[in-house]
Amino acid sequence: RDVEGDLRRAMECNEITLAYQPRFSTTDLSCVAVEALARWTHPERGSISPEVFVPIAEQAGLMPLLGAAVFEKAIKQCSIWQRQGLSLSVSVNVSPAEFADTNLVPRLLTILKKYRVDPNLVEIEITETMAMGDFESTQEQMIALRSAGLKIAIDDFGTGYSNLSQLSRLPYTSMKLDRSLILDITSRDSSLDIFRAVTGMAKALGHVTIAEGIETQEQYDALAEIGCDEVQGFLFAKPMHPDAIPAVVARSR
Ligand code: G
Ligand code: G
Ligand code: MN
Ligand code: NA
Repeated sequence: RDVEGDLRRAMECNEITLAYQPRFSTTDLSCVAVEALARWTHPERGSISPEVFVPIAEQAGLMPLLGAAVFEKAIKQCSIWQRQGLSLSVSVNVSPAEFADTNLVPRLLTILKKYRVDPNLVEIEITETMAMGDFESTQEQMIALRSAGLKIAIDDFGTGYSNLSQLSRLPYTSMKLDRSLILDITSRDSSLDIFRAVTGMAKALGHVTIAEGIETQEQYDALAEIGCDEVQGFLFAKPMHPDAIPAVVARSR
């Protein structure tokens, strides 16, 4: 039986849900943002990773639909938190197929208006590899997002082969340093040096630096000393149900 058909049905039946992973400031460890992560619990196969179903959705041409559903869910949740008095940024991952759609920005704005969510609270994550695709159209799309007030993060930075001079001409607001850059910063001097250099470059360009995949206190201590602005990882919090977020925020402030 085909996963594609299942995915269509799952979207219709609201089987795709979102988990939210908190992100913390290294200044005071307050929770400043959450990343929305799609989850699919298949009735027979159990949990299927977005690493599996996002590419399937892309190939089947379902990504615009899935992406729109994810964005709307995340924004609706953001409006609920807003009403509870939580000012939290929400990050949403956007796939290549979605990012290529020239109607993306107007579509996102319609949803933001519907739920009366401040665009400044919303961050779009696009991968480094994607950002380095068609430079002209990436630049145009990013300019449109920024003029609308949304923030942009370069996700998985350090895994691709960026043209740094091109990258520096894109108007993104933050850089998420990939887990692989953090993995052995406590065991290899060269890894620590690379992490320090990349953080320094991102800061010099005026971007917020975010380290992801922090699993140990030693990793955290090393990158806090380097001056990384924000952290995300299992050491602090795993992706969780949205109802659990207010307690994390309260505990952290
Ligand atoms: O949350 P998890 O580790 O299972 O995510 C695996 C990968 O799937 C990550 O690279 C993440 O960015 C991606 N991903 C999770 N949710 C979404 C989503 O809603 N849209 C897109 N495009 N990618 C997502
Ligand atoms: O590609 P992207 O950065 O969007 O991937 C996000 C995914 O990374 C999430 O689905 C989450 O489950 C996973 N993740 C987040 N923190 C950690 C961590 O500390 N360790 C590991 N192994 N995975 C993590
Ligand atoms: Mn991400
Ligand atoms: Na990432």
